[in-house]
Amino acid sequence: MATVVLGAQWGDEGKGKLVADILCEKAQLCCRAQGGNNAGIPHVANGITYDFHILPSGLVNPSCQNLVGSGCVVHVPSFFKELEALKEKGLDTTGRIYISDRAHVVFDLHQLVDGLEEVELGQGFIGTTKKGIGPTYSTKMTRSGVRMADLFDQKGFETKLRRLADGFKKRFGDLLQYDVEDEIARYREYVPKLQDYVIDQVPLVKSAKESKAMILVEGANAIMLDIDAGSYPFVTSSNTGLGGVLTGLTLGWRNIREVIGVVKAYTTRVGSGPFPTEQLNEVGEKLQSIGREFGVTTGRKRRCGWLDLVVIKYSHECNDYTALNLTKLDILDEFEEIKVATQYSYNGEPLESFPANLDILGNVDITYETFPGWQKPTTGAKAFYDLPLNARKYIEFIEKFVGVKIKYIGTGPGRESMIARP
Ligand code: 2SA
Ligand code: GDP
Ligand code: MG
Repeated sequence: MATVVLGAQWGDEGKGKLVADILCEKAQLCCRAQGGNNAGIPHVANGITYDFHILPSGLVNPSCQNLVGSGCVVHVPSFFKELEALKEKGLDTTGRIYISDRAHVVFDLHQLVDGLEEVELGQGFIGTTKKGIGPTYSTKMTRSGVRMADLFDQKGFETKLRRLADGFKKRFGDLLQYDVEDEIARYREYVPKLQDYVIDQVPLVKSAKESKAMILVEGANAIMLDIDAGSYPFVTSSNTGLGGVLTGLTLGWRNIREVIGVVKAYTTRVGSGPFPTEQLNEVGEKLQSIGREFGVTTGRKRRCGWLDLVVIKYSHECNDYTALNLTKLDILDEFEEIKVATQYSYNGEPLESFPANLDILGNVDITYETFPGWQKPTTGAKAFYDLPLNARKYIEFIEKFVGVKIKYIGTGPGRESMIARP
């Protein structure tokens, strides 16, 4: 049976910790279903920091197999680089990592186009990670992309890549500084090495299902960055919610037992786009510095603000969580006062849900509930009742408001700093 872990906000909720430290111990197969190396999932084990981008965090468990599923997009040089970095840190990944033959290839061409499209957008730029994610999903949708399986038909693949390059050359002219023959030559070296990794995911997932193995699905990015549900166009280009799990793996809905939404105790966002509870003031700066909110892939400072329960409720409507993991509660330890958004209104009228229209979203009035801080450390609490009373009240309010149990509470970066509630 599968447990699915999904980001419930704009990403970087701390999904990696739940996956790698807690759930992975019992998992036999850990899968990514969508996204590429735009994700940044750091993990600390035995004093060593590992940065996962395209690779599933399940690699930290030596007995766990790992799959980059068919809904993902893979930049092959970055895949090998990430594997090499893990190896250098002493993590043996041999025979434990596979890529679906249906996953699409992110070429350097796509990465260059990502940058050019951002320039084209002028002030309306998305703030992408420039990892080629959007252009690769675009060529997937226009049916001109190259899948991992296609790489093994050398002539066919070369023709497809040349055709793609021609198309982009027509669009961008000399702005596109790219030599298709150079990239093709590099792939002549990668392709033989890929033989060990590229598989048909169907038998692998099927055998895990049949042997009743614990399957873990690690969501990347988060629901508010979902191409359909998110704050479009300021989103990534995949389905980052439960929908993407069903289309990006051959898991089947019957095998999903748990869908855990990961919610940071406040909100962050990298890149452009609406962020109603953003605090462009001392509060935001304090959250950013205490929370060490920097992009793991790009190093960008993350925008910070109060927890937004309008977002979390909407997120729950999209993903139907069976439980929540509240993370980084400890970052709020020093705050005198903590706010939580509970309602948006527009022109004096309360809105029923998170609006699609960005003009409305940019002009909503927000109702906040204010809580007194606890001003005591939460790190080290072993059980819910070890937490300060005001922290418990904060947690219980969120739980009641969203209507989903907070099963895990993160109180520090360490493995031991996670309260699991029965
Ligand atoms: P893209 O590159 O096309 O997916 O960017 C589109 C939008 O999606 C956002 N995005 C992210 N937001 C949060 N975390 C992400 N991963 C990295 C991290 C980000 C980083 O873990 O910190 O290092 O900057 C991630 N990936 C994509 C992105 O900011 C755009 O708003
Ligand atoms: P992800 O992409 O969802 O994994 O999130 P990030 O990219 O922001 O990584 C999460 C970071 O927060 C990692 O460095 C974790 O070690 C750290 N972290 C996770 N949970 C907690 C927590 O409860 N408290 C603190 N202080 N740090 C945490
Ligand atoms: Mg991240």
